[in-house]
Amino acid sequence: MKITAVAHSNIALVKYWGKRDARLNLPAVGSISLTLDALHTHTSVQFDETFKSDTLFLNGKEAGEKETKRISGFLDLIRARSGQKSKAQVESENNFPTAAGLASSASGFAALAAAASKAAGLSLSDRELSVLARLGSGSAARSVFGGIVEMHKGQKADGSDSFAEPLYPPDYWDLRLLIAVTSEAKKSIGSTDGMTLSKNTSPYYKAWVDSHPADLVGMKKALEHKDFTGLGEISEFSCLKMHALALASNPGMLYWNETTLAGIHLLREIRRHGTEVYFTIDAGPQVKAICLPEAVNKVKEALGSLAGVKQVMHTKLGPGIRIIGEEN
Ligand code: 2P0
Repeated sequence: MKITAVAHSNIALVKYWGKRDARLNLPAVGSISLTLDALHTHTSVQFDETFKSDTLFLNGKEAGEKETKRISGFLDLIRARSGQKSKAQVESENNFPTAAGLASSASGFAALAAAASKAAGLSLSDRELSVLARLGSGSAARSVFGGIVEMHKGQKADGSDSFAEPLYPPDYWDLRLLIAVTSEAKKSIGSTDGMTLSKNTSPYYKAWVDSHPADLVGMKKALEHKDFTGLGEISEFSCLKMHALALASNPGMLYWNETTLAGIHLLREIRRHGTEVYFTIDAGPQVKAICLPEAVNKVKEALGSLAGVKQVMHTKLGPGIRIIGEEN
């Protein structure tokens, strides 16, 4: 059977950075994210006994050794669990730039977990899929669900309590994200390596982990009361704290370019003039503006006219993973 699944990307308002166990990919902190309607990955998986090795086609091109190895290691987990012995062919398409801080590993591993587990004959619950997706990429555990999602760091050594859960469905609150793409280049240091470096070298790492639970509590309160100011202020705080942690690693990691910085100033300037908009930035140079529907046109136009911005994507909250194709 060839199974096709779709998963949407997500952006964290309260960020994940750091692992309590690198081997099982267990996060050191929880996180809260928005699943995005406009950014998605379609992934097809087929196991066949005639295949000699696992292959990965990413956006129509055969992927390199490093990417294929990561996927193959993930498929090994599914083979061990299902008894499926064959190698697989994986085809994955993103409708947005890959590996540039737009959470392609989030939608990618969520779609892969759903398609590959079903193709191998497993029938997993969403929670089991979230645990499985986490083993591929921490943020992928969140993309299993739509709307507003919380990832639990969990306490257990085996990671069985480290999964995401939906907090609110996509229609709970009409939040909008505008994503200003400032570079489509691959980032110089991936999140996994960046997190290890921060844990091993940054004097701020303990402070990040210790101060993190208060951000989760504050964000949940803001969400419950639809307090947009609270949501925005905590988002910027968590984002800047994460980047301060990355900057204070050794060697320091600076994910921003000059347009990223100009974007931050621009959004704060718009806010000073009375339109509520907040920013968040991931492990890449893109600026993500969070606003309400009435501010979309103004923010989109302002970001679009900033020198260095290549495109501005607009998205609402989107759904969780779905199986969209089953062929023999
Ligand atoms: C987040 N990021 O919460 C944070 C903010 C990037 C910056 O989750 O090592 O690709 O595969 O678990 O999931 C990106 O990290 O890292 C991420 P791994 P992942 O969205």
